[in-house]
Amino acid sequence: MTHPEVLTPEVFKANFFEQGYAILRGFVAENILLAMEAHILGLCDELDAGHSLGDAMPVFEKNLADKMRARDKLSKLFRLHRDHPVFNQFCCADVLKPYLEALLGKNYDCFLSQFIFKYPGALGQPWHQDKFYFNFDRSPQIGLWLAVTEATQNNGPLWILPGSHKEPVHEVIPDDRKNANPFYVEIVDHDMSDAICVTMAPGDLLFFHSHLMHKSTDNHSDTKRAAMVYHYADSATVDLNLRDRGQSAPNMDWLAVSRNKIG
Ligand SMILES: O=C(O)CCC(=O)C(=O)O
Repeated sequence: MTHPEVLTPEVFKANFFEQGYAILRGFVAENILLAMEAHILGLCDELDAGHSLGDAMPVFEKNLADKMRARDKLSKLFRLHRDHPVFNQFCCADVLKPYLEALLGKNYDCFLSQFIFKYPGALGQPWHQDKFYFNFDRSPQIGLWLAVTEATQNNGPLWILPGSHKEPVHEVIPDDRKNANPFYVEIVDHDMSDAICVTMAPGDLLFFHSHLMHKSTDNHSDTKRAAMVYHYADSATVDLNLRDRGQSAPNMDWLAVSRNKIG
């Protein structure tokens, strides 16, 4: 990884809790981004060859269902942070520690990872708070959204509503657009007029609070947008699905990343 822009963990933390997000610009070197994308394309080819991806869990873009190759229709690929070295190394990288510790303390886990391709014509994800999907006993969890390609105004960038992390989790309605991913939902009871578009260069890293309202728009460009997303939680978090039903949500995988003592 390259040196991040100068933002001390203290300033970073203050920004984060004031606005619900903070961005480290130019944080990840190109060779890592290329290795991540190449690994995903390789996994897609494994799928086409009829091989198992182990724990990794693909979701395909419904409006690209007519494409033959997995690499041409992949939307999201979950559960990458344990078994896939390029993603595990990033997940556990020392250079992330000062920032994650500032937000979560010294003991934290990664419980979710996904690589997202957004091909030309792919739909965005409507306004939501990630905590809606996280059936846990506490907040916040911290999302890291790494721009693998650039995210521009018209290729389906994230939009966020600064300050909305101070809101409780809002009611949602299902996303009933034709070809929307099945788990998409939408917040419709909040004013989003102060939202901002987060344009990013490859290697920029956005940290965001699990109550922050955000969405992504459709890809109106002729090139794909790609991102790698991780979610972290305090290691004392109780996953209520795990407690009550014996298993986490199928796309989750709790991995201990940082502990202040051995054992
Ligand atoms: O990258 C995207 O298109 C949407 C990502 C998102 O909203 C999320 O990970 O919660």
